[in-house]
Amino acid sequence: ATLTLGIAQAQTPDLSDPPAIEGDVVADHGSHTIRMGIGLAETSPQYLSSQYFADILEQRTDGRITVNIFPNSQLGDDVQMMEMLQTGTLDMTYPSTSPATTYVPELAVFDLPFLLPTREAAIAVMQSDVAQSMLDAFDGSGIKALTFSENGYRQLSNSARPVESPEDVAGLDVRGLTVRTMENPVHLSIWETLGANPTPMAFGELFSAMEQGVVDGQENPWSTILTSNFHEVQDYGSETRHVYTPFILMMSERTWERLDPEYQELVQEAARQSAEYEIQLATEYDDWSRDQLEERGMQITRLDDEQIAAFQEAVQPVYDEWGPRIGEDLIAEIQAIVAETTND
Ligand code: TK8
Repeated sequence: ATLTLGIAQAQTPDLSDPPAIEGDVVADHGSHTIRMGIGLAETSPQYLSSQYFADILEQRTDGRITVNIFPNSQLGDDVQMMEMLQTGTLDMTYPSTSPATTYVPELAVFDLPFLLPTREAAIAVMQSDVAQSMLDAFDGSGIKALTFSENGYRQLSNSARPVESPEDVAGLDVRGLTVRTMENPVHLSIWETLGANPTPMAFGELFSAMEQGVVDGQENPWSTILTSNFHEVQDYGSETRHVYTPFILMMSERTWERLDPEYQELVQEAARQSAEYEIQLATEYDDWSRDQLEERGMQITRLDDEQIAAFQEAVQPVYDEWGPRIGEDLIAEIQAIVAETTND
């Protein structure tokens, strides 16, 4: 037997309990078992809020709707699971917006670096009419997009060296970092612009790619870095906050169409409630996860405003390249929502 020494480490921060489930049991419209595949681990806000989504449906249908959640990309990655929704071989999934831009190109606005400076601004954007129209734009694709929630501010981690400037990413006398990106061209452009060697890859393959040295690093919110145990293979973290990516909770249109309208309404309501809870959990996780990673031996570099500005300036070409393609009007609309939150 292995003798474990040291202090037991908490698996999660002090998390808010899910809000009490309110509302009557709806009429009997038959029984449904829903399979949901997600990318992240059982300790993640994504999983915990999905569990809450399942609880709401189960309670309000007196157990007629059950949702079974399959975590850790065990059913596939974001791209594959969206395709499974289209063919009807999977009922639900919870991808990042970035790989979903193949369905709704406007979602790429979320991939623009340093667009959403605060969580408050990000939430206002996700709750806006323009964001709702992006969800509606999935209609007819085989995917019913139910709600946005938070993946979060993305931070760089790597196994090669501390990073506090774009020059550290590019490497002056050494080679640029090999950074895994999501399967999304704007992210590719960000890391190319910074002088890295970006490699798009499915999230489920990332841990072993880092373990085997296929890539030096990756970028994800602190909570994902922690709950996916990336600190076991990544010595350095930098608080870059370069992109805020949402998640989208989605259902196969085939599954959606099999549900009675009253069940559909309930699913939509449960999705919104669980998204609100997810954002709360993600918020509670964020700084706590960074501190936990530090305690577990990751060397974390905090960047001051000037250092962040250096990154922001370095990625300006990404706006020049992608602004016209994503749509300057759309970007301006998002920036106006952001400005409203910072003014009051
Ligand atoms: C989880 C993914 C993931 C995302 C990524 O399925 O791929 O880096 O941030 O967390 O959506």
